Amino acid sequence: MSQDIQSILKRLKVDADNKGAAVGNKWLNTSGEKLASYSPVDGKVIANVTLADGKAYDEVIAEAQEAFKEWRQLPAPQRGEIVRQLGNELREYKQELGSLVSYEMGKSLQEGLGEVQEMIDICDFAVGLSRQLYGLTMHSERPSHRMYEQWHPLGIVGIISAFNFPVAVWSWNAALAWVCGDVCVWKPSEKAPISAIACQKIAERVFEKNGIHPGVCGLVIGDAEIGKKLAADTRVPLISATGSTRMGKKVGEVVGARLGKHILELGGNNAMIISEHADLNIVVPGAVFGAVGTAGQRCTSTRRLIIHESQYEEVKERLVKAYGQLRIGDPLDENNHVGPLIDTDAVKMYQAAIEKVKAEGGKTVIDGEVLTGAGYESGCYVKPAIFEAKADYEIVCNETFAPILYLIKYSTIEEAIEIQNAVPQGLSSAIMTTNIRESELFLSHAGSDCGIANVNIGTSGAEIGGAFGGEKETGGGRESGSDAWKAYMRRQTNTINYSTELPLAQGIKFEL
Ligand code: UN1
Repeated sequence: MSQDIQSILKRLKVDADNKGAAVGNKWLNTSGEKLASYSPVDGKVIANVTLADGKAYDEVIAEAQEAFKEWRQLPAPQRGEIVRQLGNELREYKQELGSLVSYEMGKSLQEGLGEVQEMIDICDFAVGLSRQLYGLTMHSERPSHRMYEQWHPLGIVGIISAFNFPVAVWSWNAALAWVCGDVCVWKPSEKAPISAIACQKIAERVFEKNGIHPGVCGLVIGDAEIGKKLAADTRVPLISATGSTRMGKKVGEVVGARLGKHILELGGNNAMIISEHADLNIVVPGAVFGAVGTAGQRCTSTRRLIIHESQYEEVKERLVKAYGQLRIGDPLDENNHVGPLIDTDAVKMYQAAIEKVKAEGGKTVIDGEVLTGAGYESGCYVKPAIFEAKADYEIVCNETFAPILYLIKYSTIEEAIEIQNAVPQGLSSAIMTTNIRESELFLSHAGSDCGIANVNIGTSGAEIGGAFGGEKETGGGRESGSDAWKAYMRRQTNTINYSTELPLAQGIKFEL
């Protein structure tokens, strides 16, 4: 890969040493720590970044404020046209960007390419949306009055993204924010900064070509201090943060203290209920992909299987067989199913979770192991593991970002739903059943309490067209499709009087 990666970086216009702050195509001087991005695939350095300092951060924000004054004046469909061009540019660089994402983050090449596809798709979605930022009209209670609502842009949107979807999450936010008339400042994960630099290089050309103020598209790669600054900054009306619940609680507190708006998309602890009426031929691939895909590092990864007692042994047996066929190794090699974890810290968390489930009484079905030897030199490759567990184990109620799957037995559908809901997180959920009563119950108000509830498909791999996010400790925010755009705008209610009288609302008389 090291040879290839050089030509990929060159085509993406990423240097060996990069600055960690940009305003469009203007890269700012930064004096922060020098960060090397290591690939979990082979442990090699991809490129370096000099992190943003407070001064560079302030410059990005100041430029964004200026840019907003111009950008909001551009009609929304014209903003959509620029996002359309961005989608085309992403099509042009899909192969390179997808490969870089795969190499820097460790997901399979197919998933890296799939992630860039999600970026292209959200651009297309946003283009259509740019002509559909609809508000309602209301009937006024007063004669010769008209009431309607308008959606106006907010200003600067601060986007904090995680390592596991290092490029798509930015685009879900930015493409919508831009057509809505907002400007964006992106703080990507320090664990995948080179993919972010590549995105900035792609986007900056589009803005430049169209003569758009560069401040529309800002980037700050910095440490937790910069993150705190962004969350606390009253010049940034909306913070959209994706990542761990621990991070989200901190961001939510800081943004909440200044009564700013936030979209939080945090941890998941996603379960699949496998009913006595399930079609096991689709259960097994759905469960295995959900649990081991992206090495269990999606917020939608399947962590718990809640299995009907009548199917339990059969499902367990089939899982063991399927896991036996998994090929773990270089994610850029399309023969492999499972790549590495993001770094050795993640490996330690995987090991700690395995120790914990055993200590709590969990029974090993497939034990975990950190792989060593040829091809595993980075120290980030682990074996996907399965444990039989009780629903209320502390570790089972926690999200571990690794391929660890817990099997839990149930006897009634009500019990299964109760188990599914009895965790602090509420992102994604699934039921595998051919019984309509069960699936409707699962989807009803008395069913899954998650933001995403699926029937006969797994918990991961949501499409961009729906609103993405979840409840409880997942943070409550929604990104991407449906009417998630409304969170990027402010609603204004307008009442217009076209009569010669001044009637007051509620029939109040006020005579002078
Ligand atoms: C995430 O893990 O942060 O549903 C997002 C999915 C992807 C998005 C995951 N489309 O798995």
